[in-house]
Formats: sequence, C-alpha cells, structure tokens
Amino acid sequence: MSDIIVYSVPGSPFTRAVQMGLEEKGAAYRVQALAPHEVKGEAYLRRHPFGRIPAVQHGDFELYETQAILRYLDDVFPEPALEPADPRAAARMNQIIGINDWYFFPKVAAVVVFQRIIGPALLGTTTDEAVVDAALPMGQVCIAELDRLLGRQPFLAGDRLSIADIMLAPQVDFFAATPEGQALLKGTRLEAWLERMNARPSMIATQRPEALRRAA
Ligand SMILES: N[C@@H](CCC(=O)N[C@@H](CS)C(=O)NCC(=O)O)C(=O)O
Repeated sequence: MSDIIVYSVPGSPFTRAVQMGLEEKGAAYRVQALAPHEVKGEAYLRRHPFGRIPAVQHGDFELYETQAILRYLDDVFPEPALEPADPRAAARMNQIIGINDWYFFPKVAAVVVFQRIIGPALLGTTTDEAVVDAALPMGQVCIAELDRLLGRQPFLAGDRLSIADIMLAPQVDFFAATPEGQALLKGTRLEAWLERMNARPSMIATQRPEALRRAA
C-alpha cells in the first residue's frame, strides 16, 4: 500500500492529530509542508476547496476533514483500534470530537493561541486583550466539560485511547502554552491527562516547531 502524504503548514494542531493517528498505527507517511499563503492558493484549493489543513493523499484517494481522515485510518490500519466498540463509549468519543470542532477549537483555542502565540511569533502582531477576554467564558465551559467527561477514566472515551484523545491532545497542548490555558487547566484531571498524552511517543514525535511552543 502506498505511503500517505499529509499536506500541512507546520504547527497545525489538526494536522498533528492526523500525524498522531498515523504514529499510533505505525503507518508510513510523509508531511508535505505548505507555506501559509499556499493554503488559499489555487493549487491547494483544488485539493481542499475550503482552504484548510490538513488534507491527505493515499494512493489515488484524496481526503480532508480531520475526523474523517482519522476514521479512514482506523479502517485501513485496524490495529490498534481507535474507535470504541461499546456504543456508549463511541457516543462519548463522537460527542467530544463535536465539542472540539464546534466550541473548543473555533471559539477558544484558535482565538487565544492566535492572539498569544501564532500572531506574535509569525506575524509580528500584538495581543488584543479584549479578544482574549471575550473567549474565556467559553474556555471555562469547554475545559470544565471536558474535565467532567474525562472523570476518573484514563482516556476521554474510557479505558482506551480513541480519536477523541487524538483530536483533543494537540489542541489542549497548544492552549496550555498560553497563560489562559495554563490557568484554566491547573489542578484539573484534564491537566493530568495532557501530561499522560504528552508522554506518548505519538505526541513526542509530532512536536510543534520551537517558535510555536509558548506564548511570547
Ligand atoms: N474542520 C477542519 C478544520 C481544520 C482547520 O481549521 N485547520 C486550521 C489549522 S489547525 C486551518 O486550516 N487554518 C487556516 C485558515 O483558517 O486559513 C478539519 O477538521 O480538518
């Protein structure tokens, strides 16, 4: 079977989730790095008309949307399984993926991480404190709810690693590099979960570039 090509701008947490999935599966892949402006360029828009990363190519099969990619990987590389067989655990995994895609990434992590890390490090912008402040109430809800759903389990959807952990860990890790993320996570079970996730070879092998590791 041909190697998988992952198209990305280095540092993207959604791409990191796909790379983690590939690492957990032990599947061969390579990352095709794009410059930020290429993501909205004509050539890449033919691959991903919404101009987002990541996208993957597997032989003649092209796919985008991170959770679709991870579910595909779970089907073509069955071991270790990343989707629970138990209906309730599977529902929990899907719920948490939804929390990431609808609330945590767009309303919290993307906003705070851009203001505190990406903008200052890559674009030379200064933090708009009002924008950060406006994202914090939703940040509190997201972290409290993820912490509640995690409960005393080792992983977000139960006893085993699932796509929920793989999608959330890169996002929570990036958020934890900001002062607001650190403060919201402090003392939670989610903080301990992140530490456990960060010790996994799949997280260690997919670190962000140094410039994007912490807030300015
Ligand atoms: N729903 C998409 C979201 C992907 C996404 O938003 N990626 C961010 C980077 S982590 C991106 O492409 N940002 C570039 C932009 O918004 O122009 C997925 O699951 O893959």
